[in-house]
Amino acid sequence: MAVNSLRRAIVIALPAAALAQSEGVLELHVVARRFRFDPETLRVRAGVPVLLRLTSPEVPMGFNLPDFGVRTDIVPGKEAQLRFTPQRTGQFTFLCDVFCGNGHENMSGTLEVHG
Ligand SMILES: [Cu+2]
Repeated sequence: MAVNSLRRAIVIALPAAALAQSEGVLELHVVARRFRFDPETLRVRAGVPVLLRLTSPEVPMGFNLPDFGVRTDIVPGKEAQLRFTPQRTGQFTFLCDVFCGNGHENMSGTLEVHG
């Protein structure tokens, strides 16, 4: 719990100007539904900054990518943003970490980082 709080504080500490920059940033839209992410596979490149724009049409969700130390809550009616730069190649699991009903436990996806 303490680790999650720390991660949230780091994400919030990002300056607003950093989120507004779009040049050289890969923007991906992800919709969190019961009980899957759409899309379930995100393909990015190592070293290229990623801006995830996350929405949930139904109920509060979470997006947690533990291998990169980023997570956020996704509140219906409000876009959540996550910015990070993957430096390692491979496949990494992201998951919903806010209980959203029966099926929540299967709500995950894959970040593919290519070289
Ligand atoms: Cu969930």
